[in-house]
Amino acid sequence: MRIKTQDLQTINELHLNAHRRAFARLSEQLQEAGIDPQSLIHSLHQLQIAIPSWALGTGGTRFGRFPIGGEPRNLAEKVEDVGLLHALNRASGAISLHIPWDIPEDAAHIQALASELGLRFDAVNSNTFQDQPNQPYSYKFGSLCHTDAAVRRRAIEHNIEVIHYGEALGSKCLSIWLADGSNFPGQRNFQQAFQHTLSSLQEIYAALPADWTMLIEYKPYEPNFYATVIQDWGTAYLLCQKLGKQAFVLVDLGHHLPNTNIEQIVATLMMEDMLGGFHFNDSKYGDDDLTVGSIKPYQLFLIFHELVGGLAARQRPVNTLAWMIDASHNVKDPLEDLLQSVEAIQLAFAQALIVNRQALLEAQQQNDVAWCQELMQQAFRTDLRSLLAEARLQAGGALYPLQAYRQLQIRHHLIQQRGRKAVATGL
Ligand SMILES: [Mn+2]
Repeated sequence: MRIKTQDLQTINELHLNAHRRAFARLSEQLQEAGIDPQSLIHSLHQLQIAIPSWALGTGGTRFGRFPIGGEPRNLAEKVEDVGLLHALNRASGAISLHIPWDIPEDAAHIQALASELGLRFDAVNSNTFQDQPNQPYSYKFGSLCHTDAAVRRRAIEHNIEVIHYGEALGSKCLSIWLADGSNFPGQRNFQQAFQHTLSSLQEIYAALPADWTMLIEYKPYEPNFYATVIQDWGTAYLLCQKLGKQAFVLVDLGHHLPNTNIEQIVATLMMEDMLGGFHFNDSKYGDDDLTVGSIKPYQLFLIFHELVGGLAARQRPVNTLAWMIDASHNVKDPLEDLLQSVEAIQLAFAQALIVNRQALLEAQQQNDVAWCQELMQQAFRTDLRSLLAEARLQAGGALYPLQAYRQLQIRHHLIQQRGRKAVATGL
């Protein structure tokens, strides 16, 4: 299904006057603080969040899965769903594929469909954390780190195949997350596991086209509960350093132990120009896959504060990082969940843009602790939702995407079109 511009305009009309009043009040407030609302809108338009192909269906837990109906049955329908999101929020102009869940059988057709919907292909993701049907080898005891060279060989070849799929779609980035590790003390030799992983990654790196980047993701635990080969940002950083200039660290918010200071990790990686991408989600305990900003919105703002500062210091445009959502929740309509996630990311980004950095620098220099906090929270507590709505309006999207999604009865139409039992591939 496609959203008709006329339908969107009709829905926007209902809220237009109230929006204009709210935005006028906010604009005045921002201008008094010396901030140009239009330049914020320009920055918001630059920030496009890639939607992962595995988040378009209802996620499952190890206990069960409760599909919502109308889920995309193939890659073309997944691209169409991302197109629906982008039509509503004008901020989801990219899709991140997971191989082998979403192998493009007809790359030219998929690429044409995506560009018709204003989408590009962001990072492609390999999968060596589960066995595929009829696979003559097993990743049960690891992939790139495996003790058996033949298993490592297959995992390397799989990653190189993923690069080729990505090339056919115009992607420029390979993202690697490994489930490799051990469940019990003594099960694996740490140094051997690291060395195997490094040499496997070196072979994949050698197959990387010159204009591509490789992103190395880390995670402290799960599915292995004693040790993960790439357990933290330091290990990912070490691997990237050994690999070369095209390798960067990817930070997934859910891949940290509780209360880790993620914004500080981001600051250090930005300082070293080693941050390549982001996986957004939210969590209370671990890798919970919850909607971005639903649990810890202040942390998200603090992370964006470092990202915005780091990008500005290096004069890098916002679109030079791979911004992706990595979540797959199991009780909401996945499309509604994604609309909320993108909005939370944009909000944190906009809040970070209005921090009075000059005043903060001076307060930090003078060790004026109370004023430092005041400046941060002043930005965080400014309600910028009407700015986001205005940015969407100017880009031809919906003032309020979630409401528009419901008013247009999109899920109902998708169920009619694809059936109640259609279940997307993924976790
Ligand atoms: Mn991730």
